[in-house]
Amino acid sequence: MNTKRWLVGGAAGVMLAVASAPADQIVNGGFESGGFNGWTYSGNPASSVMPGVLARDPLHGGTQAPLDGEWDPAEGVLFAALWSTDSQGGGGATLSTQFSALAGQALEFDYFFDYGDFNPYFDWARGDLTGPGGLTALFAHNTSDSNRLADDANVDWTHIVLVLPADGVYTLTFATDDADGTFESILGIDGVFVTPSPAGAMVFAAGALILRRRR
Ligand SMILES: [Ca+2]
Ligand SMILES: [Ca+2]
Ligand SMILES: [Ca+2]
Repeated sequence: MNTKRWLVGGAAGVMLAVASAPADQIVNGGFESGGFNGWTYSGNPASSVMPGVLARDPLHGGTQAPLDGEWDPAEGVLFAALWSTDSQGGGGATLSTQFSALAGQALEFDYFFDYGDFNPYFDWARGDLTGPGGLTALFAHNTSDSNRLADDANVDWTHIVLVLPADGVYTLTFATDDADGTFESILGIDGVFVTPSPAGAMVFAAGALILRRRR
């Protein structure tokens, strides 16, 4: 497994005390229940919790992740597949949950984005966290000129770790939408957990420590 990591963001490096490990604070974060319980879902009825789905690579499948042509779970046996298409029943998809956490704990999850559209159409996907410190963008694709994907491109399962900056209530939202009314895209989500701060991780005063790992 490739374990490349990137450090994104962060202000002055101030070490904070790491909170003690809590019980799991996100209900059904791995979607192993087989449904969206613990989450609020709205949008396309094609979205579901599933064991796998064929990649949307009608033209460019050979060189894009997943190399076997099917998205499999990043954690356990099921993951959330959020669909963005009119051809499957209409519109985009939004999945959100709320949780409480302590400063120094980490939000972790995996996502993929299978862009099934092409330029200049731009089905988009994003993950955002709002909390005591405001809004943190966790990932974004096709939301601006700086994060445009190539036609039909796939962003492989990517692991995100965000060390939370403050005690409080957080709202985590994943969303995707369809730009053109056809050529569906899929946003995959799995393994959403609040964990003790990563061993040895330096907690930044601004709370903007994000580690990413391509699987
Ligand atoms: Ca899972
Ligand atoms: Ca694709
Ligand atoms: Ca589309």
